Amino acid sequence: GAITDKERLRRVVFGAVYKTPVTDMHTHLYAPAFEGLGLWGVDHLLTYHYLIAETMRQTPLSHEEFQSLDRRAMAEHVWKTLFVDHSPYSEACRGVLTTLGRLGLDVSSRDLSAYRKWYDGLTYRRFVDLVFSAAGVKTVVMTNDPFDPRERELWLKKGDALTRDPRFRPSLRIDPLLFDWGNQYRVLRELGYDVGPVFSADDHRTVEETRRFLIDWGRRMDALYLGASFPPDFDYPSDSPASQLLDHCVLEACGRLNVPFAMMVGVRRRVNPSLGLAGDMVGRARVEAVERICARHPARRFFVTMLSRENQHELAVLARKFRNLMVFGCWWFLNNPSLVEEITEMRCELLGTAFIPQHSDARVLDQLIYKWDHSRRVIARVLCRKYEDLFDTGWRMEPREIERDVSDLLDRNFWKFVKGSI
Ligand code: REL
Ligand code: ZN
Repeated sequence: GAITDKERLRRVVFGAVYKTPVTDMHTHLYAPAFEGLGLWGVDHLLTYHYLIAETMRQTPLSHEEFQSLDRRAMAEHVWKTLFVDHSPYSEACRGVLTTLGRLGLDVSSRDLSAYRKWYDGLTYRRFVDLVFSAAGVKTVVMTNDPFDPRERELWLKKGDALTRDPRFRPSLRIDPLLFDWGNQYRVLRELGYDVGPVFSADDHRTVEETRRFLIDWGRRMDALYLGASFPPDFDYPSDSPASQLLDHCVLEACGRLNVPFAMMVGVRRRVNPSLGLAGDMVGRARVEAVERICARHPARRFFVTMLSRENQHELAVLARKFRNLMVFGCWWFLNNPSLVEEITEMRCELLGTAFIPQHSDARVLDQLIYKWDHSRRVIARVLCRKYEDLFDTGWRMEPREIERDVSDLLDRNFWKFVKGSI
């Protein structure tokens, strides 16, 4: 029956958020069939690039000295620097501890060698089952990049065998094509696509062949969407290769494949190149560029996330104007409880249940546990406030209505948007 008091309301909301299995629409994880590409274990947890950035602020080692260590020594150095010599309350540090604790390890022991020993008895394949169940995740979307030589070889060699595990679904990532045509056109040529060294919309052969490449690889991977990240100053429409490629090739291919295009906007790559993956920066993006893309391509669907806090309000408002825009996630530097809370609350207020609150961006399998644990807690808190405000109007809800909303947010909105069925 209908919920008649706030105590029960809160229990129903928390229960729904914690038990609804998640579809995690953007990760950097790999199915076991990807032979060694998938990262897992405590040494990889500790050498996540988020933690490397934090370590470099507190250690006398230069980044070169740090990078010359082997994985275990790096992990030990991070552990000593961030966990022993200081308290590990940053979000990335706390994440390691949440993960170990939820795996049943004793966090209070601070015993890195005991944690390593626990992992020694495991295989990746078995660990996948354990992590998916501990994290309450049913499906993750991988980031599959045909411009990465190791990945490309695997796709060419193993094909469908890479897509048989339904828990790991592919997406086709194309940053190199959009932003590094001058080098990457060679990859297309090697794969048998007759493209030229300079991308021009007037060069019909190159345009046709690039489309063919995208369609072939979208099919080969059975990709749920095509996607790329964009710098903050990305403008559209413009003469830039990225803008031209979108109009003439990428969105055409999305149409033929009937899949959305995912835009992750606002990253300035390598502001400190010596830090590698940890050297990327955030910048305020031009929401107008996304506005014009949505307006010009009403038949295409766009998943969009932005990295800068300053863009969040505009982006949520933009989604009210365009039903072909689906806002998703609190990306990377936004994935901290205080920011997830404010962003999620604002999205609830502007968009109701029609957005995707979070993705994990996990790079190490184990991280699914903490990323979803931390996000669920905040999402549940925000939803409690929203349903309590609703309750105060006199509106009464059945538990199944709350469960319906939560499964839209954590799971179904993604699949409906992929299929184009609102
Ligand atoms: O997909 C992306 O472009 C980013 O999420 C990554 O490049 C980034 O390094 C990732 O680890 C952030 O969470
Ligand atoms: Zn990512």
